Amino acid sequence: MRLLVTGGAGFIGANFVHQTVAERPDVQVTVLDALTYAGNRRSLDAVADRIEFVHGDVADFALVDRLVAESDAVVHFAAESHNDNSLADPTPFVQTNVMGTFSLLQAVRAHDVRYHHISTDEVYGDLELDDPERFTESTPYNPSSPYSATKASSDLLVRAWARSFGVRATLSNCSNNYGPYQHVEKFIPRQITNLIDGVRPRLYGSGKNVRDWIHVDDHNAAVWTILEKGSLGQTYLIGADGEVDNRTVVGTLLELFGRDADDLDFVTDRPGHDLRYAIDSTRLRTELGWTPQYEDFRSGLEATVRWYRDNESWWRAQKESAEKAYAATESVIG
Ligand code: NAD
Ligand code: TDX
Repeated sequence: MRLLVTGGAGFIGANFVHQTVAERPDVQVTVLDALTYAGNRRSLDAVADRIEFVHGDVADFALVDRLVAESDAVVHFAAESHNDNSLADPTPFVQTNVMGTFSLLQAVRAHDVRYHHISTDEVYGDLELDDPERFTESTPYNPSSPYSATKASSDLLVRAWARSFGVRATLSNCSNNYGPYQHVEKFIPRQITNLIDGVRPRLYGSGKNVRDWIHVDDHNAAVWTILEKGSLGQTYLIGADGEVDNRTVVGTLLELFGRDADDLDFVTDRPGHDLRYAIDSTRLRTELGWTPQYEDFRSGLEATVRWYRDNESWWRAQKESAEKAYAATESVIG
């Protein structure tokens, strides 16, 4: 099988490529990645001689058409992925997330290639802290940020191309991932690398916002399950029952670093900050038989801390510019 992986130099895509090369020797992987600030060639060093790497833009129609024509399937991870950046400048989000998906859809349609679309639970908006309901495949779309609005737009394009043109597509909407190779702008790596540097972790607003954490390897195993067993045209929600509030995540990290429980700063809240995400992944579990392997969040976090301690040369160069971007809008409120 010839598999085109877009965004394979990013966090989830790189982990997906590692998992695929390790577990599926029959799959020939081609990565298409623009190597934006979020992409890192070094994330693929360990598999460099087992894959083909193409440096290019998913919104480049001619390039995408050629690569898709040479593939049996596409998994589309490439995106602008950070909410805070989408508030500062939404332009690349519309370009990459909407136009990039459009370009891939036109190519898979032209060459009748199987397509899997990677998306997020953020397309559903947010939930109240005490809402007994969780997101399901039939929850109405209600995105809050420019990032989630562009992801929602791309999902709708995929659904339309599947229905109107018979494109052989599946979609997945996953909750918050953690694990190795995640950019230091994101919540968990930011706090881990702050703690390594002796800087206090920073919580937006009250710290009460809840995210539904899943280990990146569980997400990627689910993607393979859907590629192999999913029904065409169908959407699957991926989640591992991992709801934790941000304050508790920081509390666990402080404990792992042997620091005081209140050794943290509360900073300016994110505008439009979604309160809570929660996934009901019953369809994926009952229809396709997927179950998560990483059930203990604390030990998953501990392994992630170890990875950032052991791989400082991977993240160090990005830390200063990420913190500089935060400093432009963030101030300590408590
Ligand atoms: P990331 O920002 O770490 O990586 C994105 C990758 O895409 C980078 O390698 C970047 O260079 C590449 N890229 C960006 N624009 C491109 C373009 N125009 N052409 C080609 N490549 C381009 O993102 P991530 O966290 O790994 O997220 C991957 C996907 O998973 C995204 O679609 C995201 O919406 C989705 N997702 C992420 C999470 C999460 O918790 N991180 C959760 C659910 C869904
Ligand atoms: O320094 C911080 N302090 C803080 O309290 C940062 C960077 C974040 N936060 C909060 C905001 C969120 O409530 O932590 C939570 C997680 O923040 P992010 O890592 O920015 O993730 P989120 O906005 O939840 O979006 C993530 O999950 C869904 C990914 O970035 C998206 O790509 C994915 O679609």
